[in-house]
Amino acid sequence: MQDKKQVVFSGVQPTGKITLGNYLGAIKNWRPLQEQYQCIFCVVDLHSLTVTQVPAELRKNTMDLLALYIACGLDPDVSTLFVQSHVHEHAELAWILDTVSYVGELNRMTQFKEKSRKHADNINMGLMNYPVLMASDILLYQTDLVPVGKDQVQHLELARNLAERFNSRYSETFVVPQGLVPKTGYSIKSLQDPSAKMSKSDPNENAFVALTDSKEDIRRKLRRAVTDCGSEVRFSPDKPAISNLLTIYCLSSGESVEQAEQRFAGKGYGDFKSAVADAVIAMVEPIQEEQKKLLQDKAYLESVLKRGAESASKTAAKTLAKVYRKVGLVPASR
Ligand code: ATP
Ligand code: LTN
Repeated sequence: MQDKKQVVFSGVQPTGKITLGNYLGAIKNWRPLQEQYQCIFCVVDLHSLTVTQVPAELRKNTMDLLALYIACGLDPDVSTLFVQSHVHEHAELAWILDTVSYVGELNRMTQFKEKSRKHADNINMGLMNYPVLMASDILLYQTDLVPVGKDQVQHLELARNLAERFNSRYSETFVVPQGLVPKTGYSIKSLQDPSAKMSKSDPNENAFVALTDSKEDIRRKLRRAVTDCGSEVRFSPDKPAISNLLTIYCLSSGESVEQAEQRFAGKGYGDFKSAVADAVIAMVEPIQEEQKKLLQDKAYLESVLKRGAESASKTAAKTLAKVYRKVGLVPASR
């Protein structure tokens, strides 16, 4: 019998260290989806190449991220876990989608503009094409739902537009995906600048907490986090730095904002920051231990990747063949 579950697809780039922002904004929310949906979680290594990488580090980061997925509760026996470059259809569909993408719409993407500013010496075509490859990831699996952080909503909108454009030009081919953005739509901000998002590519290591940071580093970074005027621990637009720390505290501890505000009423920023550190450490420690264990079992991780790529390839090949047929490419005789 055919599996009728809706398809969920998401991915994270294996660039640098996975931050609290990536975890709280994305990966943590994926685990419960596995009960209800057919989930596909990808390590999007091809996307990482849009900024300069050290090859050996990219290889290491890729395996680290796979282990982290599993340590965070993504279960390779239930979901498909794989590395993007192992399924060649991603790059191939991206080419076809390029031919229905407009330079103007890619040029307007916020992330492209931001990354062009940040990497002014390397504004490569891949950076501009990034959202098309992301659309390809999503559309290849006839994805219904895409859980991503708020910062990816614009890219998802492009994927929807490309699906609709292709469908209307060549007849119904792709499912038009929907975003699954966390209810509160939160974005975790930099610890050094609450107007910027916490980003793993931030050159200032004090701006983010990495999931692999030691207890001491987590305490130090949170102690040094910038704060706002006054001394009250309150969630408010005029207190962006404290609100960000409160968000981190609440998501890490499971407390509501009201509970947390009450708990810290009358206490200073110092006590509060140390409680945030305690909550973060309690959340990440078991994940770190599990990830370490998994990384020692290379054969297991490789077997997960093999299984994942085989399973993903089946669907990907089917979609790509359909797309090639629709656009008028002559099928190869085999
Ligand atoms: P980079 O710094 O290299 O641009 P990134 O930290 O933004 O990377 P991505 O690999 O681009 O990480 O994103 C992985 C997932 O994490 C995405 O779903 C994204 O929405 C989410 N995410 C990233 N940063 C944050 C953040 N600060 N708050 C909430 N979610 C985030
Ligand atoms: N661009 C995404 C990573 C990503 C992705 C995807 C997310 C690449 N392909 C497909 C969801 C679905 C980001 O988070 N920066």
